[in-house]
Amino acid sequence: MEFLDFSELAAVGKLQHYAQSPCDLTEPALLSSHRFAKYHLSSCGFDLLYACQRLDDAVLTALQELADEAELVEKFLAMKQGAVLNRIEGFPSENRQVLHTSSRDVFRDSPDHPPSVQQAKKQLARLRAFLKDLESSRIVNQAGEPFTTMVQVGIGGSDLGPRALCLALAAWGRPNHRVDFISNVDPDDAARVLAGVDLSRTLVNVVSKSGTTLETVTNERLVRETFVRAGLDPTRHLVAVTGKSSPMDDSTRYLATFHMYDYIGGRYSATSMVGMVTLGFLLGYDRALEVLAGAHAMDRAAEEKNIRQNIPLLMAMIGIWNHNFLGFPTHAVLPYSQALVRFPAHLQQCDMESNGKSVTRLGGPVRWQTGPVVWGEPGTNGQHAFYQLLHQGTEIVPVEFIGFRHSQYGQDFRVQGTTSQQKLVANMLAQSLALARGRDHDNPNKYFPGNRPSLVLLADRLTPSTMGALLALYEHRIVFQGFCWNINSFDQEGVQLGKALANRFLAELSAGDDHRQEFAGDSPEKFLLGLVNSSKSG
Ligand code: G6Q
Repeated sequence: MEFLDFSELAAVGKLQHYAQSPCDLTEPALLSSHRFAKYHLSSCGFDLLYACQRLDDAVLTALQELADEAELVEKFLAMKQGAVLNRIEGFPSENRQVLHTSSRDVFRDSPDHPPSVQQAKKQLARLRAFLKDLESSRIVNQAGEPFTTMVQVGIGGSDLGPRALCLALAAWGRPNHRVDFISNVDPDDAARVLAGVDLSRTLVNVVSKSGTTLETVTNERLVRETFVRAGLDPTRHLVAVTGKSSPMDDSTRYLATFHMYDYIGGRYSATSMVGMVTLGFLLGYDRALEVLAGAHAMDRAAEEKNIRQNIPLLMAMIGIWNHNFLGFPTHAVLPYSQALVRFPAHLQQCDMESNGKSVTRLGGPVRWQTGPVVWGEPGTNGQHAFYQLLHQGTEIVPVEFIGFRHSQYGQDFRVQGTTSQQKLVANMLAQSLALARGRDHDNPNKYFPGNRPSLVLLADRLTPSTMGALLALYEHRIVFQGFCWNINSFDQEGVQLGKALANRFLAELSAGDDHRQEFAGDSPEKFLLGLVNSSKSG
């Protein structure tokens, strides 16, 4: 396996040349049904429609060459097989395998599974037994009643993916089982959630791979105190998911403990116990397993080398075309599904923490753009908010639309001859075409320039299996791009500096008045702390 710099890849020159005159989507008759049929791919229950991208066959061929030259699929396969890809050559780094795909490679029976798959299976068996004990009332509260609520306490990767999944699949939740989340160290976050639950029938699932994260440790303490004040024994209500041997890995303090492993990064951990415990509580074990089955199917589909037959790879390459060659600095993910309300937030972390990097795998400076800004909100709400800029603003934002033919609950309503689901999907397709085609007009204020690229991901219904596939699709899209830019998509050194400075603030705040000494008299820190302290008495 070779790790070549992006700028050294021969296809880059070709793509730069094509980018000087990319295909014009406003050209009359360009957006024909023939083009839509041609730039269309089906896999794992999804249709990907990419006719509204500013590309043609020549660009696609060059993108294929780029993917081949950078050995993207080879690197993906090496990742799945346990290569140590979370590293920077020649410098201290995490130096770990990257094996989130193991957490769903659990559907084959084989005596020679790698340790990561054996561990995933073992954790799933523990989860199954735990959920069974809850169901059969072998585990009950102090009054002998079953638990009805699970609150997950965690932050970053220990919150965003699991929360996005639970919200997406709430329609498939079991009766009398609800879940909620506390992530922020803002005490109002915990206060709001805890005020809305019956504590006596609530399990709190504390999730922290490191077992040391300030926000989570603080919120766990707060939750324990709340149980004690209510006359309840926290060890009968708290469950933990943590790294083996972390400071939280102490079974005497919890009703049950589950493990996750250092070869799964936080933002890639939604299909490990980090996401599966709360999801299993909400959906039941078998339904939760369908999420893993969907993700596993996408893991297999992503091994295909032909970009026109591999959705995550093609989306990665289209993203690179838009970002590195056409120069668009952001991209929006706009799901036409309210259930996916937090999915863009999960992708923001997964993408920007993975690919927001400025050094190569060899520790040198990158001389090309790496990860774009990622943002998004569900449509149609967004249409009434920021779509003005998408259509007529000076910034061009490539869009990824996600939609479904059928609703989750099937409780649709017909008004003016169409159902709400039809209205939703029609709006999504119309937006994609409107962005591409634009509209001529004598009045400059009503003129739409068009030529704004988008793609559509369409599936039948947002089920557990579809959600698993969608999650894995985006994980692989991100990983393929990171390989292509020759960066390490699996560490996150960029989050350390702010944390370290916050700890210095906290050390100063916790020291008595006579012991404050950390910051010099003319430092901004001293001024800012003074301001915070003065407002205390105000
Ligand atoms: C994700 C990051 C980060 C992490 C949180 C929580 O890839 O590593 O978002 O998930 O900082 O960490 P813990 O799970 O260790 O509490």
